[in-house]
Amino acid sequence: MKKNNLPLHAQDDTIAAVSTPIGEGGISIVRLSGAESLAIAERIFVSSEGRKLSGFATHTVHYGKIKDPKAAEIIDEVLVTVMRAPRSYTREDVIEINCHGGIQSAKRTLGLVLKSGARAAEPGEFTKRAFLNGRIDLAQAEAIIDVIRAKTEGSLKVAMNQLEGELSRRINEIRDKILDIASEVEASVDFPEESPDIPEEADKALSGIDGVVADIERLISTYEGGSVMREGVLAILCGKPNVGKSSLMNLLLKRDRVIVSAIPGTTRDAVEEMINLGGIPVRLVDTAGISDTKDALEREGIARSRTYLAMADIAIVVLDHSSGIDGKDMAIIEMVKDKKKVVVVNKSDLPGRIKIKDAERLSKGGKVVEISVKKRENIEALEKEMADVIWSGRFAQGESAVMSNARHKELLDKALANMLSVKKALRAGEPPEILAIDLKDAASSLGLITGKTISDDILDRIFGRFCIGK
Ligand SMILES: Nc1nc2c(ncn2[C@@H]2O[C@H](COP(=O)(O)OP(=O)(O)OP(=O)(O)O)[C@@H](O)[C@H]2O)c(=O)[nH]1
Ligand SMILES: [Mg+2]
Repeated sequence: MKKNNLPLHAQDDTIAAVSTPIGEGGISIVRLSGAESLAIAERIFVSSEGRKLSGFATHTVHYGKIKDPKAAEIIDEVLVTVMRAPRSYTREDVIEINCHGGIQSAKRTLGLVLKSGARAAEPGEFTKRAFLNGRIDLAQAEAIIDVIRAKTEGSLKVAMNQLEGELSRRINEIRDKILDIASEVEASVDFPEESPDIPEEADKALSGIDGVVADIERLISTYEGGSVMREGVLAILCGKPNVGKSSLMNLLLKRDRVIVSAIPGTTRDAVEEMINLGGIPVRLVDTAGISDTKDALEREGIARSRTYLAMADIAIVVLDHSSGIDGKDMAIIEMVKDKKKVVVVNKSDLPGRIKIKDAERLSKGGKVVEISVKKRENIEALEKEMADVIWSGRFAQGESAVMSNARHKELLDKALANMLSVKKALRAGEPPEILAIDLKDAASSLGLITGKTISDDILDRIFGRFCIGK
């Protein structure tokens, strides 16, 4: 473990990368960060005003050309932004060169920058510097990946809450409380003769510990909802062949993604697509209709349906109004009996054989929605029902910070276990030294969330998931 005020890596070099996606576009940005940024850019930039980059004020933009100093060849016409330390993304001197979009210009400009003294940045290295230079903490740095990868407006909101530092503030508050308790406990180790009234001390410590346990539990309770927004949920369309699963998939996706036909056994492979269900990212999977067919291909498809069903967060069981409920439907419902589910009675436009009551009995009290994909009837009600089922039991009350990251959850679980063990030890009259161990462990787990305590491998794991140029 190291304290984060000590840089883990030499940061005295200047790094550079193309920070926009590689491909054709309006602009491509080559970004530099480090003490030599201005000097390096100056070697290849010819300002239209005939002035040197190093003379420009911070946060100004300048028009000019990128020129290969050796070949005297003009590479591109560009805009260069100067951002001097510490008011920049990394807190170092940053230069951003806006090239014309496309691969060649940005690539050649980057090549010149590297030849002129910069080093190619590793994935996430700009953000890592922002962290190592103390502009953001570790939880905020992780939120930046979440912002980039946000799948829906809901995911973005959770990521921004974390980037704004809401989670870090709560974590630091709780950590401070633990450190306070630890120092009180330690004081009673150092000066036992000065605190003869142990029971009163213990009482005070106990109520402090209870407060911390409640704080941690409240934060953990936000994880279910937070992780739904961050990771999305897996929703599986399942049912007998020909009930209209693929038709419903296309309708929910709002495009013709999968083949629909009147022939039972049309879908052979599981097909997964992302939909935005009122802000919730949902991975929706169309599966092969489940039957006892002899067809080898169809059987392989059905095996995949079962695999997906086992992983499902929510099952959408589709029934066919025109064909009624039979033993096959019952067998499918049995397969998903422990899952959150919505039962859909499709083809309500056809003369029907299914009574809603029967479908409800089949689903054992689960919600039943009657729809017609063909007539596009009641689809909004189905979407609302799916969202309600996904959310059920996941709402956390009275906490403004939201936790969405599995790494944070694991560390909070550890801290909680430590605090519960402190409580037990205190009640059992264990000596303060024993209590102090768990208290320190709890504080250090929380420190690992925000990066107050860090290790190289954690940093590599976190920043290695970024793209190059971020
Ligand atoms: N009348 C009516 N027909 C529908 C409706 N929804 C789907 N169908 C028809 O039902 C047939 C089967 O639809 P699919 O979506 O291919 O059914 P599936 O459940 O994916 O079938 P498999 O892939 O074989 O398991 C097609 O002919 C659809 O046009 C509906 O709401 N009303
Ligand atoms: Mg199908």
